[in-house]
Amino acid sequence: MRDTIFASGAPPVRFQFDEQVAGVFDDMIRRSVPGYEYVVAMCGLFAGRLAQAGANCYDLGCSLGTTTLAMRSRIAVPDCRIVAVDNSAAMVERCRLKVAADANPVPVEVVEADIRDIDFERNILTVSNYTLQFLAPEDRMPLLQRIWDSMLPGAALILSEKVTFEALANRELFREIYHDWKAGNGYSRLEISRKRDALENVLIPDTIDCHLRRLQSIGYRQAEVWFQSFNFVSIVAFK
Ligand code: GEK
Repeated sequence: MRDTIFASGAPPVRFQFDEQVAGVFDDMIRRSVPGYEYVVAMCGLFAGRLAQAGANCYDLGCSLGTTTLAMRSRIAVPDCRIVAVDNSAAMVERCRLKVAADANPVPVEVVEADIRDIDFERNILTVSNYTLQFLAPEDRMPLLQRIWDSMLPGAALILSEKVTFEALANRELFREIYHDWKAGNGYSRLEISRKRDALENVLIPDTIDCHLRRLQSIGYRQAEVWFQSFNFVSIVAFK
């Protein structure tokens, strides 16, 4: 289904992960997040390397389960479980169908919950692809601390986010190039600006420096940006 949510009529004033968004989400995220498919595929490779028998991998803000299925396709050890979490009922319902339709035997539990409320245990890999950005800024550090507390030695966190920049010139240039990229993907300038307005105060980006310093202050090691396309990055950090 093609995403035309912001194309005509009275578009949503405040962006929400509701039935309408879940119905077009595959198309929306591929045309809205540069490098999405690459980052998801690489999360599969991280999972393949890090998975351990008896451990858990987490997919925070799993949406339709695309990252979960990429991780699942690469896990080759027995008894390594993926816990996929999202607080949108519309996403979770579709995610469960996709997971059930995938024949891979790696166990996956799809949980409808707020990622701030779940218990992490025997955590070998946490992937948060474009989700932390939707939490209130003051809730980000406590969640990352709880993830850290649950991580097994050698465990990793992959944190993919939209980011902002201290330097105004870069912030504006990168945003404009990002909007040009979206226009090239078939979104009109009106759709792009309406969606931007709807995401105001819903998606609150941090700078790369803020992410790295927060992770380091908790104790995460070797925090590195391993992917970047203008204002979209993915960071990996280890225990
Ligand atoms: C993918 N990772 O395709 N608790 C649980 N879920 C949440 C919360 C929360 N507090 N806040 C937001 N979400 C996915 C893409 S989309 C990114 C992630 C985007 C969920 C929300 O319901 C949505 O499904 C997801 O986080 C963010 O690899 O749309 O830009």
